[in-house]
Amino acid sequence: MKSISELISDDIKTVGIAGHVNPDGDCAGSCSAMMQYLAEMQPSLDITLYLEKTDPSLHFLTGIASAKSEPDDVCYDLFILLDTSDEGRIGAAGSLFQKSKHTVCIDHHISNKGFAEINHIEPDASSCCEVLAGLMDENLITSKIAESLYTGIIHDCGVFQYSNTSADTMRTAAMLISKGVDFPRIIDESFNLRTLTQNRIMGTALARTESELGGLVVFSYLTLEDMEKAGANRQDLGIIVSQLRFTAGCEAAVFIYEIEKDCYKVSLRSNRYVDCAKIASRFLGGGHVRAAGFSLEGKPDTIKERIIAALAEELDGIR
Ligand SMILES: [Mn+2]
Repeated sequence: MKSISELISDDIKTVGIAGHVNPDGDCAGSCSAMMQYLAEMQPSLDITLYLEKTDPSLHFLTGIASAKSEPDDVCYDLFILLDTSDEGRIGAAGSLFQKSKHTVCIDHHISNKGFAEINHIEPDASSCCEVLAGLMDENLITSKIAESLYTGIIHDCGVFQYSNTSADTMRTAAMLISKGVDFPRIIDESFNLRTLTQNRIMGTALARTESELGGLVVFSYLTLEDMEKAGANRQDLGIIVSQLRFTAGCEAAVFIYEIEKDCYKVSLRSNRYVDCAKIASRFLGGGHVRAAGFSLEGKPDTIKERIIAALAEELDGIR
């Protein structure tokens, strides 16, 4: 596919759009941008967006706060799935995808095997929003569409920090900025902003940081009691382990938090050497080379010892 306009033949009157379960910034940005772009390109189209509830920080994106979170009993002429790597991850739309006359999937996940009638997958792209921008006629991209695309891109590449950021990503962002995107506000309000509770609970965890194996490993923990005191829940702990990883001299960061009495969820991050997935698999968990997770029972001290022992073997060569 070269252009989104190819999808809208004369027989297409109704279009459903959806993303994946637990929608993130790229998923919400893609859905919002696609919905607006189709309306811009073909105002007579009847377009409906289906998306599970997103974080309120993404509600400024056009159409996201009012997206339907349950499928209707409708048969669409065309159904477009965005940022969704497999059929099992279709969110709020579920059954609608199978029922539709024609289906399209636009994505950037390398694991996407192509389960729709038309599949457009660019595994080298930073985000689904970058893929979409490349399929749009630049003249039809309004500032609101640009805002949605820009938001999706920064969420998937960590505001141009991760290795998936390419020269093309930057060129796309430049084009979107030229459309008048208020990028300092979007970066702060949708990406950097934390609630008071999130900052407080992170403060507790950071103040408790311990240094192990000569500083190569940093460790911290939170108990259920800590979370209760701060009024925090699991969703508030997401970035703590990433912050721990930024400790000078640290190769691996270990953050554990209690999910039920004496049972802890372990998050592991590494900078250059440690294969987190390999360590996680020892404890029946999973993940990627630089980020993985698993669960362990016990008290923080005993859990720490077990993980440090596993990390010590991995780090043997570099100590
Ligand atoms: Mn994505």
